Amino acid sequence: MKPLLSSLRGQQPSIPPIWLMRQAGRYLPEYRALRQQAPDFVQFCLDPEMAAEATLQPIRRYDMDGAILFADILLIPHALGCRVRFEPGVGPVFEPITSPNALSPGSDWLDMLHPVGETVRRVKAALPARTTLIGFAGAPWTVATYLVEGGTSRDHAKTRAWAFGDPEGFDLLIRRLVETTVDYLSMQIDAGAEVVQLFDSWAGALPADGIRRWSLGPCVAIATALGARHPETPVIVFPRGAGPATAWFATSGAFAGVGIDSSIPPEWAAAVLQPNVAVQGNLDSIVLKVGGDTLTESAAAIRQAFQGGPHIFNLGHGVVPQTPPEHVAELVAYLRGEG
Ligand code: 1CP
Repeated sequence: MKPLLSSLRGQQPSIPPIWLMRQAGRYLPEYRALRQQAPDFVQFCLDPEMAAEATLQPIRRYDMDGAILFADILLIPHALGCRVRFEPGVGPVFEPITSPNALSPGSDWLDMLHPVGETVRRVKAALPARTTLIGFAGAPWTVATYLVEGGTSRDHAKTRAWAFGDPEGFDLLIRRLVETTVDYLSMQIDAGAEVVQLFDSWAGALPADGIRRWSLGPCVAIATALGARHPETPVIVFPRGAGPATAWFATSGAFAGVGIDSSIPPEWAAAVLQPNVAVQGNLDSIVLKVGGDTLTESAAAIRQAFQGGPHIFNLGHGVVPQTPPEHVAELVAYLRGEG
């Protein structure tokens, strides 16, 4: 069995499988060159030839155990009528929404995302035998923050004010995102995704009861609905910043894997999470950028902490654009004992 799938089924290979969040992207010169051919980022994501190439670039360089589909978490709201544009130096920009009715999926919304399915098919056909293809979507809470704030935000105050001030109305918005995300991920699985990951990048902006209601609840609902349609496909959830509430995700029974950010002590995760799920993480992205002995020592400590159970080596968040590409090669070589 592929090493990444083995970990997710609780049968840990002796060398932990590895992939990195944002392993495709601006730190790679070949990505920057490809990206120049498509000034519009949404068009880039929806071009199967270019998106497949971006997915495969880090696999060619590093022989990762996982290939993450090249797309973006904001394609779903885009297809649901809330158009996104990516502004250089700013990031994603939306017209901020104030009502759940701003998301009113027509019957053909998924058609707009069919190029993503085509990307999955192309990547699947090109991948080495050991590599697992990972599909993904944003978790409803994180996607909602971009819609309500109109883009990236430091404190997510408008989204929290809506959630706390009008919880029923906010639930409606979240429910629409749950339903559409199930259909979108199901389409990715039908096209060949072998694992799917839910990115709840801003889970840590919520208080504990909010995490339960708007992060854990919707993620469990998505994983449960997917499990009914695709019982063989493991779901990984990444509730970034959730702290000790991360334990709820691990014990929910809905997920095969839980991703942890770098603030979570590996020993805590090994004791509390690993008996229930494969743990994915959690090297600091800046440690990878710095490289050298700091990198190998940090990687060794993480490996050691998780050696008693299923572990997928990853970062605590994405690769940063300033990362020298050779540091990624050094990390992979070190973990495989070739370093
Ligand atoms: O110009 C560029 O090349 C744009 C940079 C970029 C890239 C490479 C964006 C814009 N999206 C992506 C691809 C992407 N996004 C992938 C596939 C590549 C890979 O992982 O190898 C994935 C999984 C995502 C997921 C994503 N998009 C998340 C969740 C993960 C995370 O980083 O927390 C989020 C929050 C987004 C939104 C987004 N997309 C892009 C930007 C600049 C942002 C905003 C990020 C923020 O608010 O801080």
